[in-house]
Amino acid sequence: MERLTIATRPIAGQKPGTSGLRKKTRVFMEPHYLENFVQCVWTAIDGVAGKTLVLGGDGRYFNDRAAQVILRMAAAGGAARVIVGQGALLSTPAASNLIRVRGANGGLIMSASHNPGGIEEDFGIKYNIANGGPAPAEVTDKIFAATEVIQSYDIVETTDVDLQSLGEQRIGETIVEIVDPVAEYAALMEKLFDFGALRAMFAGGFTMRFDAMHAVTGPYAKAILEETLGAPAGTVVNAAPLPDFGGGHPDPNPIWAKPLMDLMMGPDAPDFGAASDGDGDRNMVVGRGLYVTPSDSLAVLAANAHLAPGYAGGLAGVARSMPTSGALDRVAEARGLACHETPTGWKFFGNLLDAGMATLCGEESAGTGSDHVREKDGLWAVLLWLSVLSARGESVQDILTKHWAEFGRNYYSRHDYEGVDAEAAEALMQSLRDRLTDLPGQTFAGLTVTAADEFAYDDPVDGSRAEAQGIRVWFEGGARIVFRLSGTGTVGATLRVYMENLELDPAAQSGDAQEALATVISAADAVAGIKDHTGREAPDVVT
Ligand code: VG1
Ligand code: CO
Repeated sequence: MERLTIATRPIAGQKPGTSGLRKKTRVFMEPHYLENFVQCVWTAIDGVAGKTLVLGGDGRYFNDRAAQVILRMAAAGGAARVIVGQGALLSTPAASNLIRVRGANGGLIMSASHNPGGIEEDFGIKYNIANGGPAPAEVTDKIFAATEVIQSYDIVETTDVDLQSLGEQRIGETIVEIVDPVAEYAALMEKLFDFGALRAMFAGGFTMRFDAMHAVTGPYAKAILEETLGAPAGTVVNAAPLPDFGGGHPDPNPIWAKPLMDLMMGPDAPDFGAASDGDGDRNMVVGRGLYVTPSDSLAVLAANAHLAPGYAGGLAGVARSMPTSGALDRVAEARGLACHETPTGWKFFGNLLDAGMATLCGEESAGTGSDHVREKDGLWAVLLWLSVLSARGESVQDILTKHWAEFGRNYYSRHDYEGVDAEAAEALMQSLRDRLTDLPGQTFAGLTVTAADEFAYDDPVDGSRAEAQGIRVWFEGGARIVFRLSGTGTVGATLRVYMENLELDPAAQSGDAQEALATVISAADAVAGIKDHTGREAPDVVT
């Protein structure tokens, strides 16, 4: 074994986005690309000498090769121990949990989440800190700064670690500990939920389908839902993680999880349907004949979490990302809970969770989680939903209908314009920014603007400030539109347009969201000039 110092040069564009560094897989496979970034992570955290790290990923193409490189670089840096999920697999929430329960200094998660995988698709890597959560801007800024000046990296030359053999191996002085990726996570779930009640529900004939989308949650869902809770074999479909996710987008929404949607809308629908994404932190929830929007799901879970043992003592507070609908706020208000509004991206919840200011948080992008880890958690959300269904003994449809009647329904939709020319997308945002003070009083598609701003967030715990986090426009009657550019894409720009409108009349709460929001959708185009700027007639993805 030889420790080498390899000369390199800065590589442009290694700036972590909403959730780590995401690029085309081929870019990550270019000489020095991965190594440069990993070395800069070590630099940003003052080295890894004597430290314990967690390492795992969602199993996408290049996952195993990247793991070997990272292990050799951890050894070169003098890491004491690296805890690796068997096969270099760990769901994002399981990695977060392992960092916490093992008291690790941090961890690297290899994933591009819901982006497709394969040699022609996407790869990604992100660093999580000792609380188990995504590194905050202070750390990612340091990583990026290091990528701009890097001159060399350290790596040892050695044979591959056997990623399949559980137990300890060594690279020089560094212990590489291969662990069952599911065990610690399953133990945590058992603490939070009444597994006896869930077992009884399945034994009583409750039916569900969980679509793992050929991504990392397959082994977790099989172990917990089928093997532990007794759901019939076949409840979890597409359960084997594949390097290309079977050619699909492992993105749990009605577009990419269409087979599940078709089943749930058809005559043979089970009681409950759910799906998770590439790295297991997102969730989609569907009742028989009814898709639950992530914003509504968050609100329902906030209103009912106390029904699960882990939350029986009530919630300390709740939090949502700014573009997420106000449905959560309505529950918080009714229950006297503090409700925090943060920028998009889970890293902004970390301080609130650490400080005990929020117990439950979520994003409109199918992310829900709690203070049990410091990432959003797909399977956890499914188990919490199952707990609510079991405690209330009602259908998803009944629960939603009653929820809306009590709190109002925030009709909600997000329209994504993908692969837009980056300059055109910037120009659209800049044009809105330039007109912010003029907008109030103007009318678009019959809706009059009452207020407009660009969202900035002052973290109440550490005082850090995040600016330019999306443009918000409010209208008379309460509708809101948010415009922002994605920070997770790998090609061009993705414009996200988030629209919502509150409906308090129960007689008008069972409509279709696109129809209910038709005027707001027209106003979005009118106020931002979406067609003019992007040249697009319609969004690529509507959720
Ligand atoms: C998207 C979502 C955001 C989420 C992020 C990471 O970011 O909008 O809510 O936190 O993905 O999710 P953006 O910048 O593209 O809008 V995941 O499942 O990739 O870890
Ligand atoms: Co994800």
